[in-house]
Amino acid sequence: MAAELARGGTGAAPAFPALIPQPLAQAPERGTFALGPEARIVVRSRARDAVRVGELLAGSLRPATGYRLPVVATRPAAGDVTLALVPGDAALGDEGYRLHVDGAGVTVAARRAAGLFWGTQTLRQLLPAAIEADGLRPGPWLVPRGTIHDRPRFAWRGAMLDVARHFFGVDDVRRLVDLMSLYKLNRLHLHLTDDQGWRLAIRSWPRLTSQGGRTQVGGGRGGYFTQRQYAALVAYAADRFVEVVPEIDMPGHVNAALSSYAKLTCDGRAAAPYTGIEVGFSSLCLRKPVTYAFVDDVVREVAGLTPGRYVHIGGDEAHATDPAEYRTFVERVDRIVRAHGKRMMGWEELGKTRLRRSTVVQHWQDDALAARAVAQGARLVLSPATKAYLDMKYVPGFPLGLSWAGTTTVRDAYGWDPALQVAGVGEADVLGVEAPLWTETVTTRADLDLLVFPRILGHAEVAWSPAAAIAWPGYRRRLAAHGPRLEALGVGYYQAPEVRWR
Ligand code: NGO
Repeated sequence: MAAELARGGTGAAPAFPALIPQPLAQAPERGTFALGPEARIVVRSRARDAVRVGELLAGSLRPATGYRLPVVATRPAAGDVTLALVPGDAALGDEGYRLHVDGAGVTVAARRAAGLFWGTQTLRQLLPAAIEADGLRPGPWLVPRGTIHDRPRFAWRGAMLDVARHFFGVDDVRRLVDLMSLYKLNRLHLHLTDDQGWRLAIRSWPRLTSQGGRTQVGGGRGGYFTQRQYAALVAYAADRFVEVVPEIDMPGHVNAALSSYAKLTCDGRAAAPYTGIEVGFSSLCLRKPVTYAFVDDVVREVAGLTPGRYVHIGGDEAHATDPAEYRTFVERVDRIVRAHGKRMMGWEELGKTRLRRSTVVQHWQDDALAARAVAQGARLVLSPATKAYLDMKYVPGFPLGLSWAGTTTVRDAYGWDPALQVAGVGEADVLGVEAPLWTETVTTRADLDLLVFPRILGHAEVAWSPAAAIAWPGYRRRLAAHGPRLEALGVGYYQAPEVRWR
């Protein structure tokens, strides 16, 4: 199928509207299909996750159209949107889909429900931007005809939110998951703990949140997720094929824990709460047995809340930890994580230790350390600070963000190839891409929007689309066309001048 279709981005007329990420292959045709008031969402499968995709699609189309859009399991008729599971079509992979639009309707076919879901996100983008409005709009709801064949380049297409420096609650995180879905991102890494706050309730160590959850950068009130809230959030994301990856940062970045429990410090005196933005000054006391009981309890509870495969143990910037102790600590934590049924993930500093091949290492600034991890068989998630850190300022003097890794324009955040980023690390060593938002300077949803959007769309395309489809001139035009869509979604994105928004 793919071979019959034009490669994405050839610009042949007729054309599909701006799609981000650019699909693997597309063959637009003349004419449109009009989604009408009698349309149904027909799900050709009894699988629960496929039916759920139908319901999520209906839910996203109902507000603006005002149509009933019943989700049914019968034979499709003219005018319907059909979702079909075709387990035998190996060319689609685990997340790929085929989308076909003709005069009779829309069909999305995929091997798995995840592929159906990504196909329905493409369908949203084929509809006018007003489809994203949360109230009735006049339409018409025209979908251009043609065929799209699509599957991702990388399995890991992530965003990270630091809820420790400033807390962002359930509503903000759900909204981020919703926005990630539209751009086919499938991992949400939550940085749950740091010097300035501990944000996930741990039942066996309650003061971590009752005490350590009450601070944040700048001295505000902080906040935390109860386990019930967190579990609901994880389930909400999983319904949208987004795996939540919890990070408990250790042995550094632990002042919030040390201020909650005096017994965790080497001198037995609780640390003072910290609300500044320095890094690298705190450490768990690695010679105390209670530290390992603590780690075991925390990892056990976190693993119990995690249907996903990974527990992220941080490991970054442990400047206050003895290097030899650091190495034995990480190896011991790896055993704890595995004892609770998960795989260990951590920042590139893990490259200093002896790693198991199943470890996932997150590169952020030191190519040599990341390469050392790869040499041991680990795979990388790439978050190069100079490209992928969503907290870097766009331009000097930008009111939000940091600039220790330089400034990152919308164009910088798009023009990079994960397979060429780290010397000696090729495509097969790269699990994917993740764009982190650290929140030292980020306090409100408006701040978050301004730093995350539109740069995250660039990372989404870098992670999904074939390398050959990555080209700034075409992307710039497609991104500009997404402005009205982001506005309809209520996203206050940065109107970077190099994009020439319409
Ligand atoms: C570093 C540091 C974080 C900061 C961030 C700010 C990593 C992995 N550790 O990235 O604690 O918040 O920079 O950009």
